[in-house]
Amino acid sequence: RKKTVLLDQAGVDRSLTRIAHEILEKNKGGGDLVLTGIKTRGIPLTKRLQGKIQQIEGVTVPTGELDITLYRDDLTEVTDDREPALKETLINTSLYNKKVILLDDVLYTGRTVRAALDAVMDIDRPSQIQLGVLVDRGHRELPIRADYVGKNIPTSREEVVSVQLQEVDGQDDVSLYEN
Ligand code: 3GP
Ligand code: 5GP
Ligand code: MG
Repeated sequence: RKKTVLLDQAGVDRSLTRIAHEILEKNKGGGDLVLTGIKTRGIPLTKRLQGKIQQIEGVTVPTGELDITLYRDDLTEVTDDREPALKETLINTSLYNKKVILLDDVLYTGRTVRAALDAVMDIDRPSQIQLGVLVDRGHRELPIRADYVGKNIPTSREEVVSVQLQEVDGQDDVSLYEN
């Protein structure tokens, strides 16, 4: 189990500062945006970006939370038929005609994001959905890509990207582990 540090605290912060600027540039400001974090570590990412956008532009963009978990359909006999599905939603703002920016720590097969897209569309009709991730580790199994990427990290399927964030783990650190 060897470890390579990919982003330290300053690296994570710089990535998020850049992404905040990219979001504001692409959307010509923070109006009509809703930052929506996916489960555990996507949530602190929305809060940090909300803070940075506030600092840069002076607007407070609303945030929301989606809990997408690995769901097993117990009605089927298939043991390994697991797909990520919506567990819980906490979005106290209308998504109608808003630009929803989904945020997650790691993008891998794309199946979690697909479930998140479904969840958002079920709630309302946004004018647009965009995706931001701290790490894109490749291996997509669906035609999904991120609009904002902290760091592209080519990985093998056996490797694991550890993402630690202050709010959850007590420190900021992105590292690559190989068995
Ligand atoms: P997260 O809730 O912050 O996204 O899935 C639970 C946790 O396990 C995730 O935290 C994620 O960081 C970590 N994790 C590490 N490798 C994997 C993986 O290959 N798939 C999933 N779903 N989670 C992983
Ligand atoms: P996907 O659905 O794209 O296969 O996986 C994305 C989800 O699984 C993200 O929510 C992410 O947290 C988690 N995930 C997948 N691979 C990794 C990984 O290598 N490291 C971490 N930290 N999370 C991962
Ligand atoms: Mg995640």
